[in-house]
Amino acid sequence: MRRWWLAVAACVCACLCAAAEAKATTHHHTWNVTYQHRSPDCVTKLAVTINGESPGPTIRAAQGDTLVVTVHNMLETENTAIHWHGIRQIGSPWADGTAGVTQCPILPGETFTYRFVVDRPGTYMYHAHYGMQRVAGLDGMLVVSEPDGAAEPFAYDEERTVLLMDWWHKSVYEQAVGLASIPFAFVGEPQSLLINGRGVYNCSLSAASGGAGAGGGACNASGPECVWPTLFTAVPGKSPGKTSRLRIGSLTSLSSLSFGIEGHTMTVVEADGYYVKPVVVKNLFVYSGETYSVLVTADQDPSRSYWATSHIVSRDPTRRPPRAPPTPPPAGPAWNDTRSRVAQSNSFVALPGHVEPPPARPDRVLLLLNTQDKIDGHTKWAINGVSLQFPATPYLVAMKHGLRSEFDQRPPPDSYDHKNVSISSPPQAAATVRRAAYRLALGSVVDMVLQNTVIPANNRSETHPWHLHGHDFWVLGYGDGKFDPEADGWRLNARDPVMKNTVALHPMGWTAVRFRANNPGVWLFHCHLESHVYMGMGVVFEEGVDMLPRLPAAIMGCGRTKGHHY
Ligand SMILES: *[C@@H]1O[C@H](CO)[C@@H](O)[C@H](O)[C@H]1NC(C)=O
Ligand SMILES: *[C@@H]1O[C@H](CO)[C@@H](O)[C@H](O)[C@H]1NC(C)=O
Ligand SMILES: *[C@@H]1O[C@H](CO)[C@@H](O)[C@H](O)[C@H]1NC(C)=O
Ligand SMILES: *[C@@H]1O[C@H](CO)[C@@H](O)[C@H](O)[C@H]1NC(C)=O
Ligand SMILES: *[C@@H]1O[C@H](CO)[C@@H](O)[C@H](O)[C@H]1NC(C)=O
Ligand SMILES: *[C@@H]1O[C@H](CO)[C@@H](O)[C@H](O)[C@H]1NC(C)=O
Ligand SMILES: [Cu+2]
Repeated sequence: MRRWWLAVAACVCACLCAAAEAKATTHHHTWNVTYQHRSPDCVTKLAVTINGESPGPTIRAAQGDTLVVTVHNMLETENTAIHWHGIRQIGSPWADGTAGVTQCPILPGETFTYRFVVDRPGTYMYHAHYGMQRVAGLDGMLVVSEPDGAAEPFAYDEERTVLLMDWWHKSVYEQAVGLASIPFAFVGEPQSLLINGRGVYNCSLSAASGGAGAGGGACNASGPECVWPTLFTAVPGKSPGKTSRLRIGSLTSLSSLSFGIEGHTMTVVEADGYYVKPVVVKNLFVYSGETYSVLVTADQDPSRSYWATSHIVSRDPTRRPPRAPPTPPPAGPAWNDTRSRVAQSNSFVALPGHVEPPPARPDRVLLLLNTQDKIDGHTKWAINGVSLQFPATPYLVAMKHGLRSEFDQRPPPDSYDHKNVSISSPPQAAATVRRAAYRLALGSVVDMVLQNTVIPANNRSETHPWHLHGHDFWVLGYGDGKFDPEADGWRLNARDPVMKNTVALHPMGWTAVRFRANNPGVWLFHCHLESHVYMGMGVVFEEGVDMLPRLPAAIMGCGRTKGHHY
């Protein structure tokens, strides 16, 4: 089995934590988005970069600050749009960066400026939200510190960001075209897992496949980028006992991961921007779209270094080629040990006094069943029989301006036949591709119960990390098998649930969340696996769109918004 490592040792540096600014500041960033040849795992490939970097720079700001990011699309032949993952965009729904939902894509040669307030402290991310472009490396982290004078409920000596990704040698185009083809062609498991944009592919395997690195360019084992990166280093003997805060985020396209540091435990203190009651773990399960802060204390022999590892869980990795470790690596958990992953999901509860408790009951309940269906010969994902489509005219503009021909006036169903449905042989007949959106009453409390099923083609059930734009939700609970509103409703945790923006739907299980639809705009809720959302695994919510002021002209220029004067 292949493994990926990164040398880690105890930390030395004195505290680098940025002192929070005394008052709200505006931070300006100017980004050139370009394709460049990169070898993040020793194999040369075209990556989408920000000012030459993939991942892009870590943005830092304090709560209440304004970010102004000017994006020059210099991709020549490709659109782009950048989503600020975990930022709710209160009062700025047009800056959410979701092509087809909140804006027209930024055309080659054009410039778009995102301006928004970071209203909550926490660990966030950004990434491309156009087609499957995120797969090509356009992403990075966004760290929002507490405002000046506000203490955090834990202490540490220094902090680091740890961005987890998976990486293919085939281009994003080959992947996307395969998914949309008849018959469906799947690119397979990733060739590498990256930590902070680095991994090491075994060039002998590349030579065995004709020197092409399983679909990529040359593999150069002596190239300057082909070394194990160091997460952080120690001067031996100088810094025992120091505690580091690792701000970990996953922007994998397909993989669910287990992250660990050899010989050390990690104390989880934050998830998706909210403090949790500290939980000590050996392996942290991280799903695409999630962030965590963990505290790690250098309490082991300071004269040696330790491996930081990420392993794939939830999907069977045995089809990937073997790689022998240079030293015995710590073993990851069994890929199919769903039980311990559900247990860890359940172990996170809110840190008392730091998370507002949820409203006692919902105004509306959406039961959302995912199925993988064949629609006109194409393999698609559908929610309650509706497969999401990203239209040429962004939903936000279509709905605000009443362009009724641009979306289906019938909203998707609120539920499915939950009494009768079999999740081990889900219904296959009626799914359709529709441009439809749920219309939510502004200020209403909405429960969503996500229901997993098996994929008929392979009789497997996958993990789907679901991400909500524009809001955070309370995670009311996880369950096995089929959700039964009567039997399971009372088991939900409305007392001290965590708030998050991304939550795992475990194989053959269900996940229940609650949120307040109090952010006027149009928002995507979707599986954060890039191939799944591309195949339609998402829904769109509209709330209070009439309350919004005139939409900025900069988000228009495509579909029916072209040439219109508003
Ligand atoms: C972005 O591109 C412009 C035009 O080529 C160039 O003048 C500028 O220096 C670039 N900025 C960065 C940060 O690379
Ligand atoms: C591999 O990288 C080394 C170091 O940068 C360089 O000298 C060598 O020419 C490269 N080999 C190939 C085949 O590009
Ligand atoms: C790389 O792959 C080759 C061919 O399968 C194998 O013999 C070798 O042990 C691998 N090297 C490492 C460091 O994993
Ligand atoms: C997990 O997969 C392994 C093979 O990879 C199999 O032997 C084992 O029975 C599976 N365990 C569970 C709980 O399904
Ligand atoms: C439940 O499923 C059975 C068998 O698939 C079917 O005959 C019956 O009509 C279904 N009931 C409802 C309410 O859909
Ligand atoms: C699907 O897998 C389940 C166990 O997960 C098994 O009971 C069932 O027989 C399988 N069905 C098919 C069609 O292989
Ligand atoms: Cu999914």
